[in-house]
Amino acid sequence: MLNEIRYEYFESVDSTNDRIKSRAHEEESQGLVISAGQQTAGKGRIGRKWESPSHDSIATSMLLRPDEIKLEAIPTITVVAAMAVRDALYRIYGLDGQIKWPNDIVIGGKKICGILTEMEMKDNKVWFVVVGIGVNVHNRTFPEDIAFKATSVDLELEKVGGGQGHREELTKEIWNSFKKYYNIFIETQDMTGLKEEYEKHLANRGNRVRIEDHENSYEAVALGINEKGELIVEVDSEERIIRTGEVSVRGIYGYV
Ligand code: BT5
Repeated sequence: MLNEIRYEYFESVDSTNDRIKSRAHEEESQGLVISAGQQTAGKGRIGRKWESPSHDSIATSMLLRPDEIKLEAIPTITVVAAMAVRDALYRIYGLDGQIKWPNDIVIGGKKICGILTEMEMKDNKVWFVVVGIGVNVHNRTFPEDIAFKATSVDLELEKVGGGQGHREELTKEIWNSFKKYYNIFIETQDMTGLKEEYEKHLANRGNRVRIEDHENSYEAVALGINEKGELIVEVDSEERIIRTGEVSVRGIYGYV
């Protein structure tokens, strides 16, 4: 169970995930959240870069020490965190984001949030897990290579009549929401209690997507998720399970 959440804030760090890892090595207990105004080395998955420019966005990470967790349940934590961000954006701002499985939240076809879950093992067991969340809040412009596919809370609020995001308020709402979903997840260590709600917000459900891994690229129809939080797609009338890892799932029309 995740109970108490403790917040620390720094003006600038390399990566909030890496700050949490060092604290985990110093035996810090579960529930610590480190957020930063700016990251100088924000990380995406598989060595990609995450842009978190000065005080425009949220960069926040939490330390988890799940008891006796199965290794195969770790990627599901990303899926749970995505639900929390979607829920927080909806509750505070009425922004109706969709979850682009496994780790993005998109609004109007553009990415507003990315999630990176990392873990370390000790004595053949999961030692700790870090859940890192990046949300674009006040950003009005983006580097050229992502400008076509990125958006922010302020840009989306502008389209529906105005308003501004608030980083601290949103960060706290995200982690409170995460606590709610995580405690449901951890009881069964899977998506049994969350699958139905998750699927309502799954981007591209029932639509054609392109699955790309390091060897193959093929079209499929996204059907939903299974109890493990893996994506179920249909290819040539057969169901196939897509696990998290080095796959990209794209809509065939545009980025989402
Ligand atoms: C992610 O990876 O989306 C995971 C991002 C996790 C960031 C958080 S911030 C707090 C914590 N500390 C860290 O160091 N990381 C975590 P991935 O699915 O691999 O997507 C990365 C790709 O998203 C990049 O290659 C760009 O194309 C795009 N991208 C980078 N910055 C972006 C931004 N600010 N908004 C939208 N897209 C972005």
